[in-house]
Amino acid sequence: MVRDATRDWVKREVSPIIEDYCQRAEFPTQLVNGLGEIGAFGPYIPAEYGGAGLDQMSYGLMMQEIERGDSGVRSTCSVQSSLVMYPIFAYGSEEQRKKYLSKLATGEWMGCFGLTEPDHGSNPGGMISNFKDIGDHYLLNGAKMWISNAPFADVAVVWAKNEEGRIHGLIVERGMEGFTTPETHNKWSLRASATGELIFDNVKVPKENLLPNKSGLGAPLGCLDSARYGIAWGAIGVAMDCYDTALRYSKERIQFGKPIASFQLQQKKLAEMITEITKAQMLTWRLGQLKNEGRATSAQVSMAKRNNVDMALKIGREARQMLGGMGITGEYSIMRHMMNMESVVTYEGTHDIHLLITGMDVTGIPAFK
Ligand code: TGC
Ligand code: FAD
Repeated sequence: MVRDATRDWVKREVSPIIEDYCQRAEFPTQLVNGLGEIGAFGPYIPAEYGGAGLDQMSYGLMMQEIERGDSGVRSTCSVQSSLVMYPIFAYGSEEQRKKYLSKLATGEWMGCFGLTEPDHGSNPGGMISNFKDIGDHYLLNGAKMWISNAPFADVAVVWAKNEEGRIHGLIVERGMEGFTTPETHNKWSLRASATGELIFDNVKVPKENLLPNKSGLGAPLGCLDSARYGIAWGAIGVAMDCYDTALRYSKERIQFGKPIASFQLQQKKLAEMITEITKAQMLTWRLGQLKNEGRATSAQVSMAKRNNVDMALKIGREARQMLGGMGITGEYSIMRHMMNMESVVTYEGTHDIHLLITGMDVTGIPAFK
């Protein structure tokens, strides 16, 4: 039911408009209320805090269907759910949960997540953003880069070091003096998602805005586990849309007097695509079961994110070729998906970082440094 309801909503609200917004490099803000109504903001956050109270399988299926529409729209849901609502729910005080979660669930407030810095992407532990205890408040300084939703976010969950060098999460609100969010322009990828910087110039953050219940690099990485899980499902949505488009086109397009679907080389492509999609579905389905039981490991999530995004990138490329010249136009969704996946393969841990996480898992030896 969750899958079909989300699919219907995406077909109705996202598919007809998304190419235009992507071409104009604009986030379709009119989708926010509807995403809140279908429960795409905080699907697994308990209903008492405004979330949809669903399980992890439902969360995954929602991300699959939303990303089938567009990765940028799924990004907004991932950030809001797993990178803003989740840390407030899991590491926040009861007052913070009550103040922020229900407004984030409806989309009345939108959030962003500031971990990456200009000089610290794959290595967030080296971050230099910092805060000092000034008695009745904290003073926050630093800069974050490549932040989804930053240009319009009302609240930012920001990771910074205290005077002892320990990483903590702080909730920074738009309007705080010294806090600005310049937009990043000229992206060839994820164009329907707004990306920006977070600049903190002596921002006074009230002490009650510190997330009290977890600190250290494991705190932001714990949020990433949840978002990476959603991406593993989302990538399947992209692959399914590319496959469906190529299958339909190949049965209609006539060359040498026959539909191109009747040539063995084209059938090989389609057969391999559906095989890879099915394998990726099995991976996320089992991972969803393990997550529901609280038994999924970070390394398992990494494996699924890396495998499924790579699978979608490859299927996008093959599917685009099956459409010949038509494949490069905005008449079809494939090229947009392919370009989006270039961000998805980089953010939330690059393809190679996830390979190293799997390498560390099997050998016990970290090869990052
Ligand atoms: P390392 O020493 O291995 O670990 C530090 C502490 O963190 C713990 N930990 C985790 N905890 C929870 N979940 C995970 N996945 C964890 N991975 C590690 C670890 O146990 C340790 O805890 P403790 O208690 O011993 O201190 O850390 P390291 O500095 O060697 O780095 C490891 C590495 C490279 C794997 C990590 O830094 C990493 O994952 N880098 C990639 C960075 C990344 O993914 N950035 C994403 C930014 S957000 C984003 O891209 C949003 S896009 C949103 C959208 O639009 O959808
Ligand atoms: P780098 O870390 O400089 O990596 C460059 C290359 O070096 C990569 O190929 C990488 O795999 C490789 N590399 C790095 N270290 C190693 C190593 N030890 N061994 C082998 N190879 C290595 N971040 C946020 O905090 N919040 C967001 O909302 C957010 N949204 C994003 C949206 C978009 C559209 C994009 C593109 C990025 C976003 N990011 C966000 C940032 C994203 O997480 C980083 O871009 C990503 O973690 C990689 O960091 P980097 O770009 O600095 O690349």
